[in-house]
Amino acid sequence: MVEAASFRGDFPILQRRIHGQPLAYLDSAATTQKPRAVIEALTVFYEQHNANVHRGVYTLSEEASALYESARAKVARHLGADSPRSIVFTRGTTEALNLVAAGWAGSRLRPGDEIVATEVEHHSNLIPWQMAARHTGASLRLARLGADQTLDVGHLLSLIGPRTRLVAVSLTSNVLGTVTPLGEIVARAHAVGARVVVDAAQAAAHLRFDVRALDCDFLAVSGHKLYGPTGIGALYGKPDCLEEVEPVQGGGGMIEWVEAQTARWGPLPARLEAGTPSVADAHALGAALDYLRPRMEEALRHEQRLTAYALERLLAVPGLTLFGPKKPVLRAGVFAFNLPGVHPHDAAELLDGQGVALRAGHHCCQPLMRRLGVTATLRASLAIYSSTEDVDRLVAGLSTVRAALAS
Ligand code: 7TS
Repeated sequence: MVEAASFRGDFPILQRRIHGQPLAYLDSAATTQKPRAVIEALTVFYEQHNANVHRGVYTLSEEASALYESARAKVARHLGADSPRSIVFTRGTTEALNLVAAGWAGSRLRPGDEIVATEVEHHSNLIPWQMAARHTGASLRLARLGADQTLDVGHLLSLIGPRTRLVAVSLTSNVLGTVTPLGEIVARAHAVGARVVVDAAQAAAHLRFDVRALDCDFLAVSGHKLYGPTGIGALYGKPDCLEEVEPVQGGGGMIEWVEAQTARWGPLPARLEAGTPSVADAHALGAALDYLRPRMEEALRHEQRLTAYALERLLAVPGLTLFGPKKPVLRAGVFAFNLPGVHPHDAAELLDGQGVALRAGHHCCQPLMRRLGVTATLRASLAIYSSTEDVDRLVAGLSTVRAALAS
């Protein structure tokens, strides 16, 4: 038994009832719920500080600009970046990875160059590299899943060679819950002069890491998986790496001067943030980090205990197939599983009727699904506010699902 998270009361949506039942929200890998502090930050911004940034000399615009830049500094601190100038605000992980693919790979790769990624990746960390490869004539090589249903790191290392220019890998898988050991991968990539892009979408709220210690060149996160709002995320880049990224969007805020036929780009990070940014969302992401950081140690301990508890309970469900490693030390609180003879979508619908919210589908990982020999799975995922009761309600719900649907 794991104590109910003390954080639960901070999340107003968890008071909701669904079909007359209390909500057991188990889809935090898709998006986390928001603490009151984040919801209030959005309201306070629009009620007190709303103006466009970097343009006005009047008080409101100065306040909005200061809040926007303060949020950038908070993201830099959370990721362990040396300077806020290493942080480019984006709409999320997808946009951050596409920015590297179009703005870095798209302008620097040549036929014969190689991009190395993995079969485990979310489509957001696969399709941009397919597009960059198609656009430049480079080729894309994918490291395979090992027999133990974790990434075959040895295979990945063997793919990194003299033609490798870029290695793209996730820190935490959104299906397997595995955490990729990046040390040797980064060292090997750097030894051949390749850049390393890390998809930290699933890691940023649930794992302690530091971009300086990882020594990665780029790293992408989404605010909405970090207890912040949708529509805001970040790309971290080492200064010399960000300098190599060509803007893929031109417009206001990114130039030094403009003539009729030409323009000179302004300094980083604004150069890569053309147009009016999501100022309120950036500010509220800062509020999410203010909320999370002092609670991080306790939250991680809670999630680890609950992960162990959920694993034990799920593995005890008769016939349940759990994908990925079975030991809690190797995994985050993400569990993809199936019940024999039960379509995941039917199960998720029945569980919804009991107030249990979890995802069914391919989780934007079709190559991985193919490798696992399935087209879809159920997936439950945990966060700071998850409780033993949520897990118990899922497990109880799975019994009724088996009784109703198993063939
Ligand atoms: N990378 C990983 C590992 C992810 O899990 C996701 C989203 C993304 C990238 C893309 O993030 P976005 O914020 O830009 O959309 N993952 C999921 C998921 O597992 N279910 O819904 C979204």
